[in-house]
Amino acid sequence: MHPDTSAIIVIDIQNDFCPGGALAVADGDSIVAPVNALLADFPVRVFTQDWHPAGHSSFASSHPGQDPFNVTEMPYGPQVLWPDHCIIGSDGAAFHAGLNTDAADLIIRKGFRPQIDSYSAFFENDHSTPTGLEGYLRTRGVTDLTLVGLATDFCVNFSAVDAARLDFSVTVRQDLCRAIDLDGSLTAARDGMRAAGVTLA
Ligand code: VGL
Ligand code: ZN
Repeated sequence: MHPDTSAIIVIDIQNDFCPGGALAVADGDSIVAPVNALLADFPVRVFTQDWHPAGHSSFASSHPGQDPFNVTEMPYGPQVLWPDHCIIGSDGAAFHAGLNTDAADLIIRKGFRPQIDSYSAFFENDHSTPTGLEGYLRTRGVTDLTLVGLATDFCVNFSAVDAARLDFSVTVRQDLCRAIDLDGSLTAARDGMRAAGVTLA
């Protein structure tokens, strides 16, 4: 068991990010059993859930003439346009059926504001609108985070870098993450996490 100051953050292990899903991450479902096994080692357990209204501004389908995986400019900076995914209440937005969600102390949903995407568990993509997770972790006395989940180069990456900037001690278990890997995004994410002081295990 890790000390009382440790939390595991399980990022977006949802049907749409698993094989057969709308934004499938290769092999995404292979982490479910080992993540379940790891949960018992942590006194604090938080799960995140990508949770978008239909017509969300991060969907290519909301931008005439654009295709999935194009990059567009949003008021808050560049934004990859995604296939429609994780629509509130849909099967795709549900957690993988094998994931032990009963073990979650807190489930934090993100990406529900129509005009702004949210990769990070801490802040939306404007890097300033908070999700509330920082306050939850601090009031529970958490200082050390272990991150697992999907996808390594987007939601795990943004969560890890934000957490390190907030002065949490952060470890990403790469063996318990899987990547989308658009155009070298995995290498860039690894470099960015290392530069932010994240431990890649
Ligand atoms: C994610 C793209 C869009 C993720 C979420 O969980 O990494 N990626 N929404
Ligand atoms: Zn999303």
